[in-house]
Amino acid sequence: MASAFSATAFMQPLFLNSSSTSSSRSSDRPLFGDLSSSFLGSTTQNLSFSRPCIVPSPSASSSSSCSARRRTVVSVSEAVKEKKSAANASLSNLLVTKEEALVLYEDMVLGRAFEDMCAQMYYRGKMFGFVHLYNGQEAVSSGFIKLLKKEDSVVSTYRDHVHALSKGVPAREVMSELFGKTTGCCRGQGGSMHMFSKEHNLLGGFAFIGEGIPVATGAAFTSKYKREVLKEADCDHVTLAFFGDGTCNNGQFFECLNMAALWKLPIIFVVENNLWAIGMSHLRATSDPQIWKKGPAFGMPGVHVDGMDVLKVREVAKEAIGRARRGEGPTLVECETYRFRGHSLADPDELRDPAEKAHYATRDPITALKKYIFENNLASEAELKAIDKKIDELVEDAVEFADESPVPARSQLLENVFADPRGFGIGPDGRYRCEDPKFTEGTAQV
Ligand SMILES: Cc1ncc(C[n+]2csc(CCOP(=O)(O)OP(=O)(O)O)c2C)c(N)n1
Ligand SMILES: [Mg+2]
Repeated sequence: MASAFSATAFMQPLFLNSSSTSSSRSSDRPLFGDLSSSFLGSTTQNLSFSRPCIVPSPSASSSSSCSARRRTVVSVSEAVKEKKSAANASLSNLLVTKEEALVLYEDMVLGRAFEDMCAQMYYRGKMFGFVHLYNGQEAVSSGFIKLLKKEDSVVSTYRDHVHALSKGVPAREVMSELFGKTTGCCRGQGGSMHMFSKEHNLLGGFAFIGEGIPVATGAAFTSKYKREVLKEADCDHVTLAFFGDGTCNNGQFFECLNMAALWKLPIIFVVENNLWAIGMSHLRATSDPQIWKKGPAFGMPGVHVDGMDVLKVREVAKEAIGRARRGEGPTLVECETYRFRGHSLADPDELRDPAEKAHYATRDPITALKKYIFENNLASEAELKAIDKKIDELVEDAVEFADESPVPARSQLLENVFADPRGFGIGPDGRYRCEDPKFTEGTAQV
């Protein structure tokens, strides 16, 4: 997709009003190989073309001209501006307090440093299987997850380490899991793509794309069931489902949007649109690249946000999480982001245009937040450096901890694999078959 990335690709306005019927539809443009697509909206002024708008729901006022439209947040940049001007009228025009800014900064730096360390450890042979890093996408994880309560749930994909960290799973446990050690959050049995923590309501990383979306929908259904059927009035738990652009072409995505809208579930579908699904450009793989539009099609708000800007993500997340908590139903949020590394650590990353990569490198979300912090005198350079140092030490400690931790016993091999391991897992002598040294002979080394 080298030529899809050109200066002119950003020149056209991107109309985000989902209720418009003709001019913004992708059918007006070539569907395939549209090299001058205006899709990459967040990289330019494009978002400012859309009108600030929270369109009323059909039920709210069926007579107004707007009433035929669904309640749809259509412009994130405008939403943020509105918020700013409202705040202007009060004491501060800032989107975050100093404390909030530092929480976001620390979480993003943790995500970045952790992943950089993973790359080192992977190439040193400390990790096995595929490892997918999150560099570049930190604003999405931090912008959303740092607003959650512990009881709220998160469902991730195979690119899950940083979601786990943002949700509060200790770095030691995530690193140990990656090393396949017993001290990992899944006792070493899950590895990179299957982070899980009951304590932190991290309901899993999922290796099959789209696999986590129904799980998240089920978790959201549980919250609603508890509140409305079991009469647990204070159960206002929210679920976030994170997944990629490529996954939005899977059936499970559509099925779950339908159920979530139908039952008004407290869920936010967070699409991390990093423009690529392994080596397949999003623009070539989907009939309408504006994923957020699929929300209104199912009767829920669809929002498109600059996923390289943690403060914008946070504003959108606040609104969507608030809606879900109040029982107003689901939201689909498309965060336009970019991954700074290959698809996985096994990917030489030769397909993406170097100019595209260089462009997004200038939009590093951590650098952007730093700039905002300094411009608004929220913290000094020394304060941020102290956070960087603390995180470096924490990540070093996580590696040492993981390295020194024991590997699981062979007897753990079949635990939690079968509901009843007798027959396959346990031999006639009552012992786990996997304890027999010959169990893995001729197959993988365990
Ligand atoms: C059901 C299923 N089909 C195919 C794959 C192979 N696969 C692994 S990652 C991937 C691309 C997913 O891209 P996207 O959803 O954009 O996520 P990203 O990797 O960009 O975060 C595919 C097709 C899979 N894991 N699961
Ligand atoms: Mg992708």
